[in-house]
Amino acid sequence: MNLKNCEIIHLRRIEDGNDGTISVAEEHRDIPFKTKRVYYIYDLDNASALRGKHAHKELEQVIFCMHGSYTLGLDDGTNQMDIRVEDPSMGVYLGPELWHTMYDFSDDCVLMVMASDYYNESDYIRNYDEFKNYLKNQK
Ligand code: T46
Repeated sequence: MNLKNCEIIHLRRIEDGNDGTISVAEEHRDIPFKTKRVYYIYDLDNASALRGKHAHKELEQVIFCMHGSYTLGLDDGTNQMDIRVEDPSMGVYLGPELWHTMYDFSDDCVLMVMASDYYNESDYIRNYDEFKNYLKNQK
């Protein structure tokens, strides 16, 4: 992936034929950090729903689409990329300093996010110009 602080994570799929499939996310094996928080995003049956629109200063996360599909827009300040996600065994690692936007949700979409720290509003950069300035000052 040609983006800083971002990668696709493919979880194992343990297929039990007619009895379904298990995917497993293990700390430091599949998830590159200790998970302190898990949250879900759902009730996305609104065509204009738009979430994210921010970057984090330090937080690391892996975002999974447990059901349905959505588009994840990513921007590391230099390169941009949109990914359509519809596979519950595929996670996207969102490291720090990565502007991300979630949109184009299917009505039945459910997202699950594993995060390296507790919720802390001061870790968010919610303005795109501030994000660009923040990156400039980090150099
Ligand atoms: C992210 C993307 C992928 C809390 O009180 N605790 C929490 O742990 C979270 C995640 C949110 N909130 C509150 C803060 C806001 O008042 O829930 C409200 C909505 O949060 P936000 O606008 O940040 O939601 P998203 O979907 O834009 O962003 C969320 C995460 O906040 C963010 O870290 O990277 O999902």
